[in-house]
Amino acid sequence: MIVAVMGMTGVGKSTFISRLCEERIKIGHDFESCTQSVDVYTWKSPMGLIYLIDTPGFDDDVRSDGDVLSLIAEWLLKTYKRKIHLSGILYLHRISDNRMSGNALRNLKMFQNLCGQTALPNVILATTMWEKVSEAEGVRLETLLKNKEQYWGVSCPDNF
Ligand SMILES: Nc1nc2c(ncn2[C@@H]2O[C@H](COP(=O)(O)OP(=O)(O)OP(=O)(O)O)[C@@H](O)[C@H]2O)c(=O)[nH]1
Ligand SMILES: [Mg+2]
Repeated sequence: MIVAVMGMTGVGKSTFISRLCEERIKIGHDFESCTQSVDVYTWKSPMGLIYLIDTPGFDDDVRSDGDVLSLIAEWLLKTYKRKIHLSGILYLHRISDNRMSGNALRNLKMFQNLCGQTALPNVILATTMWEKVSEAEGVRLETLLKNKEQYWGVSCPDNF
């Protein structure tokens, strides 16, 4: 099973993967975007081996979203030709973000278009950085995300 982890730069994609796979992965603690290439890690999950794909984040400080997308698309095409297919995508978002910036919104829209409606059931939207907000605030922001159509709301299937 292969799952790609995607999202804006700094949301914690590499951190999430490093917690699951007992591998040292470069995490970005400074202002600069960190992950530069598409890398594969193995998680020995209770359900069996799962390959997690770490991807460079969107809204990178140097590269355009188009460049980042090309990198990911190239990798996907290469693996597709080897008959290796993605099982799903995990799209991470910081629950502590108290604004949905224009870039974040454009990125979400691009991501929706990239997946297409038929692939949406294989997409999981998840949030990171819960310890940065109180539980009540986290739940409030999560509800806003889920309910607003432009965000993760009604135009999308339940898990999106
Ligand atoms: N408090 C908190 N910090 C986190 C969490 N996840 C990641 N971080 C921190 O956020 C910063 C960025 O994490 P990364 O895992 O490098 O983020 P990324 O999404 O891989 O970023 P790019 O590689 O630039 O796309 C690091 O300082 C992490 O320690 C979380 O759930 N809670
Ligand atoms: Mg990273």
